[in-house]
Amino acid sequence: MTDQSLPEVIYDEARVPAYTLPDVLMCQDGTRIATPDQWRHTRQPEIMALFAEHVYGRTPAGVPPMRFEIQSRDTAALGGAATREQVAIFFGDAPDAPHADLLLYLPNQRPALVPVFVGLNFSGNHTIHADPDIRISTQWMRNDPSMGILDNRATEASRGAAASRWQVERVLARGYGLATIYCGDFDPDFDDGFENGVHQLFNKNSQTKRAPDAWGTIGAWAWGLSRALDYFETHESIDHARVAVMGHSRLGKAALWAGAQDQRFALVISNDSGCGGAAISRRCFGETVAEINTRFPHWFCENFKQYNGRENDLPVDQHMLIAAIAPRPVYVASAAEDLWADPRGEFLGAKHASPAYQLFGGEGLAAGDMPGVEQPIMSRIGYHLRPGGHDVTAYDWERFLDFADVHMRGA
Ligand code: GTR
Repeated sequence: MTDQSLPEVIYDEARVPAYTLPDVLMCQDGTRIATPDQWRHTRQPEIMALFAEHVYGRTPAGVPPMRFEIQSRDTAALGGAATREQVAIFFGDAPDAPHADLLLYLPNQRPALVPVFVGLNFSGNHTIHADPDIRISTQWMRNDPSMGILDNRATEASRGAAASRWQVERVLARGYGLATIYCGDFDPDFDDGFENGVHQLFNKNSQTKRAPDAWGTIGAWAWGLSRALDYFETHESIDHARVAVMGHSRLGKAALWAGAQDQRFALVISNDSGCGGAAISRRCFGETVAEINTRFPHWFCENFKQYNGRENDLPVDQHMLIAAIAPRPVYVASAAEDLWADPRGEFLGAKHASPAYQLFGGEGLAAGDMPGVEQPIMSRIGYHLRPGGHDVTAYDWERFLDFADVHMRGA
C-alpha cells in the first residue's frame, strides 16, 4: 500500500507529531467570528476559498445546459416494493457531450414527497443491487476481478457485487429513496491529464498546462453530486429540500466537498473518508498528504502537492471542511481496523468542527473523548466507530438512517 520513497507510515498514536490546528473561528486577517451572520458572510466563504485554492481546486462557475432523459421507469421494481428510474443526464449540446447515468429507487409506500440519499459508486450502478434490470455501465473502470471488472469494463459478474455497501431494501423500508451514479461518469479515476470526463466541458479554450488551482477528480465528483440534486429539483416525488449526500472513502471525500460547496444538500455523510476527507491531515497517521498525492496525483489540485510532508503549513485542516457545512447536520463514520483512514483523526475532524455549529446555538459533536465501538453519537455533528475494516456495512447504513430520522424528519 505504501510507496518506498515515502516516510514510514505512522500507525502508533505515540508517534503522532505535535500540531496546532487553525482556529475555525479566526479569519486570515485575525478577525474573530462571533455570530452566524459573520460565519455565513465572511468565514465560511473564506474557508471554501482556501480549500479550493490549496486542496481540491476551484470548481468552475456555471453549469452547461443539461438534459434529463428518462430511460426506464418501473413502478413494480424489487418485487413491487419500489419504483426504479434510470435517467441519463446529458451535459452540453455537443454530440460527444459527456453524460451520467443516474439510478433511482423510491419506496412505493411513500408520502407525496420523499427524502433521498444520494451517493456515487465505484464500479457502476448495476453493482449496488442484483436487480437484473439495472443497465450495466459500459464506461472505463478500475480493474477489480473480485467485483467482476475485467479489462477495465464491467461484466455480468459484477451485478450486485457491491450490494452489501448499499442496503437498498433497508433504505427503502425506512422511508427514503436512494440514488446513485458511477463516479467515472463524471471523471474516470485515473491520471489522464483531464482530457475526459466533465473537465473537458470547461477546458475548451484552456492552455495545455494545468493551473495550480484547477480542480481535480474529487472536484469533478463533487460537481456531479450537485448535478444529481439539479435533477431531483425537477422530480415530482422527491423532497429536494431533504437530500442527504453520502460517500465512502475517496467518494466520502467528494461527498464532504460537495456538501460544503452546495448548501442545497440538507445532510452530509462521510464514511471512512480518511486523508483529504474527515481526518486531520496534521496527525500524519495512516495515509498522509504525500502518500495520497503520490498515489493519486489527479485527485486534488496541483497546489496541494506543496504540502507533501508539510502539513503544518496548510492554511486549513479537515475539521474546517466539516465546519464549512455548518449548521447543516453532518455525520462521520469510522471503522476501528481502518487505520489507513485514521479513525481517531476522523473523530477529531468532526469534534473540532464544533465551534462553527455552536455559533448557531447547537452542540456540534456531543462527545468529549472518542467513543468506543458501536456507541453512535447523534448530535448535529454525528459520529460512530464500528468494528471491522474499510467498508460500508449494514451497521453503517442503519446509523445513517437513524441520523437522518433525527435531523431530517425530527424523530
Ligand atoms: C485508498 C486511498 C484512500 C481511500 C481508498 C478508497 O487507496 O489511499 O484515500 O480513498 O483508497 O477510496 O477506497
